Amino acid sequence: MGAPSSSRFRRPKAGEDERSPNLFVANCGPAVGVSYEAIGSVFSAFGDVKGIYAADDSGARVIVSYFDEGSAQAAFNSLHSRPCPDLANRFLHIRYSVLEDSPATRHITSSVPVSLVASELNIPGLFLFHDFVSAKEEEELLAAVDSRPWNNLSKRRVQHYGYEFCYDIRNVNTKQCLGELPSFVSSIVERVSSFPNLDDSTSVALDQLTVNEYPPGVGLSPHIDTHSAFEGLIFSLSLAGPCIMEFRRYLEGSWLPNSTPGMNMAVENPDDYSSVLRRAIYLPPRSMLLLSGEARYAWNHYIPHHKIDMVNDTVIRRASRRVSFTFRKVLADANFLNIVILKSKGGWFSHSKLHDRTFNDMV
Ligand SMILES: O=C(O)CCC(=O)C(=O)O
Repeated sequence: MGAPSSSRFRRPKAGEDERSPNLFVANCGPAVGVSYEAIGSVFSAFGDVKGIYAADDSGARVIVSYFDEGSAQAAFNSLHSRPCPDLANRFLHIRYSVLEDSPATRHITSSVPVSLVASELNIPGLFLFHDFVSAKEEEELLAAVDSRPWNNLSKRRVQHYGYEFCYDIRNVNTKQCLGELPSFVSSIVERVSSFPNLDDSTSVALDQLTVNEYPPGVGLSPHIDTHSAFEGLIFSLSLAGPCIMEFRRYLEGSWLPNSTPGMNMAVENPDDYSSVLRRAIYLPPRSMLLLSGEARYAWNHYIPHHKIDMVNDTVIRRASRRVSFTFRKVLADANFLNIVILKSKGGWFSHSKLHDRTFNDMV
């Protein structure tokens, strides 16, 4: 199992969504007296480390790669731009780093069979509701956001309501509320809150909305929504055009540190998908996706950067745009408590009585 070449990692471009499980750490490495073992020990306090790679041949810059973005964010927030007592008090300079999609990755991505219903994916906590809104409601929702200002990221446009999501720190500023969610989504929020069998009604007091507009060929890097920013349920409404969404789960124990002193701890090659479970689902316009429990916390979700998706034997061209409305509940204080509780109960909760169906069957 080889390490990815350092040239595969790059700095996020200006305005690009920075969310990434990879950190570039400067002033850190064997050339400045810091072993990979010591780096592994410090960074694994924030989550499972997938590998540590030399960022270049200086010996003083490394890439620390986690399985999830939340861990990278926690490490960034605690260690960036301050002396690290466990690494000889060296000042660490950290930024996010993006792993480029390779042709091999793209090939593998296209080979995942795509399901039309969530129940086939066997991911607890994942639900898809077809026809959640009518064509008329879809038109009205699109008109509402199109009459408001968009913020341009490098490849897509976004709007935030309730709280601004800051892509650089991968978190919301809970002290700065932008106001209530706009009235044009009231009926959607109400409908979501009336889902049968949601265990905890407080979890659906949704107060943050991100609207994403994707042109054809633009997707979203694999990520798990920041644990410390949002509570357990995430709802995402697809409008205007379809896409496929892929889910990836890294198998436990696939990271085995190399204990040889002075050796690189990198043991996982991101192009080696043998340690990753992968599933994909087709999201048609007007459908609502619900991520909860294991689907929300243990699986990365990812929208491939494709203009054309293969849905089994059918070629589906991305529309001139896809607009998604993602609803979340912001946590008042950054913490990981809810995840610990879910895990300590002996597994991930799931809303087992929910199934794939049209929303009108449910109310
Ligand atoms: O576009 C979507 O459906 C998903 C959006 C998403 O995952 C996000 O904004 O974090």
